[in-house]
Amino acid sequence: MSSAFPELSLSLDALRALQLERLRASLRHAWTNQAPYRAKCDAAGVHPDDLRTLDDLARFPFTLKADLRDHYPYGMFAVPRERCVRVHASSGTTGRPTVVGYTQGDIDRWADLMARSIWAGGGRAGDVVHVAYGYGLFTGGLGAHYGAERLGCTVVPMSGGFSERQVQLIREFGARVIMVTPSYMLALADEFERQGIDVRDTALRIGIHGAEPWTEAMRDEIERRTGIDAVDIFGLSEVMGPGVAQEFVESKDGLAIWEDHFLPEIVDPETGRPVPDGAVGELVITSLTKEALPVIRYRTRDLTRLLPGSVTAMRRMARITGRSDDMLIVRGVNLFPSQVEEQILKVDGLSPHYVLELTRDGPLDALVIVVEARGDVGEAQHAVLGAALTERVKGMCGVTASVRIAAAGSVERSIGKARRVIDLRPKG
Ligand code: ADP
Ligand code: K
Repeated sequence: MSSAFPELSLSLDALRALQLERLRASLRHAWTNQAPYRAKCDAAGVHPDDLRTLDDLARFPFTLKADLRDHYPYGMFAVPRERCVRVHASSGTTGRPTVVGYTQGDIDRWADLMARSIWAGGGRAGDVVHVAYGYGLFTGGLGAHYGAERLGCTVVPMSGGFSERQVQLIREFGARVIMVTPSYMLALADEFERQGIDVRDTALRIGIHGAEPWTEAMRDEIERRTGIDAVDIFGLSEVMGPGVAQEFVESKDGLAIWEDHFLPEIVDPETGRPVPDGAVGELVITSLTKEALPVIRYRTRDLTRLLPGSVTAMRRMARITGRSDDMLIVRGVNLFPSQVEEQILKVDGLSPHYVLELTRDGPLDALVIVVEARGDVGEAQHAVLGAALTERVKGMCGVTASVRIAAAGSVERSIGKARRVIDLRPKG
């Protein structure tokens, strides 16, 4: 293990001891300085002194996204706003955005953890790192940026969009690492192809992809088309931003959670009760070292399961299948966009540029999968491809979806997080 990241060599016992010590301090900090959380503790009749072991954490209340919204913008901050050197906000597709703040110490730890993530993903000091995550209120761009600088890389702060120019700069500046959402990576692969350039003839070797759900099939597709190693990175603004968990390039076996700073739990999303390691449920994270915005038992709504450590003692989480609130219920069947993506990628001739349209046909939900065929596929084949996909989706979940094959390039390309669902069903 790299001597630059000694925490990665911690034994399990040392890790648990460090977590307990930090958890005590973090809980005390939240209880003392985060009035809304303290009120929840009072209502639940628990006090930081009740925490003696890591398992005792399950007795404490959750923090919800609604808590951040209700105390918008700064009410959940545990330090005076003046001590924050930066704020970010989540995209907030519905209602108010949630605002998060960072002290200088928080920014430093974030940079350290992102440096560690990029290193685990295969990046090295001296690499040119092309950052195509969006810069701005979204945590992706600046999070990647500071981490790559901290690791000792040369950062190209490209941000999202302008695909033609992205390709030009990747080639001419000699990027070895690209940090970008998986859906936009695919759009860039298309652009390389359009320009007649094989990515294998460039310096690019590593893709660090996250901010949205993706599948193993999508990884295969990206790697096959570009020759790079594509690895998964996870994070969320409320907990920090990207760099909460990262997949190691040498194992590609799920994401190591940086447990010296974040304590994970999995709970049943319905009951909130903890489930054992290995069972699927909602990821809940407690921050161990954050100053401006400690989060105790934050409900991420992301669904995954915990796996034992592999490359390090720190536990891994499996690839996220979706957010509990992204789950579609179509004619009573639970379905995640990522499950449809997997089936799309199994039909040779279809490309994973897709969007799911939900409508109501009388009393019944109708699911239309709008998906592009590959550029080299003639229109005569469209009906066959559509039927093949309908059959696969039916076999997977029992839902009969209709498929509309769209012309290559016609499904809107996202330059950040892809929008996978258009729900046109009447509300209520
Ligand atoms: P917003 O809430 O506005 O989308 P965030 O950047 O905070 O902004 O989004 C974090 C969310 O993005 C996570 O809770 C998760 O749902 C999703 N996400 C981030 N990384 C991954 C990943 N590697 N795989 C799947 N989903 C991810
Ligand atoms: K979020």
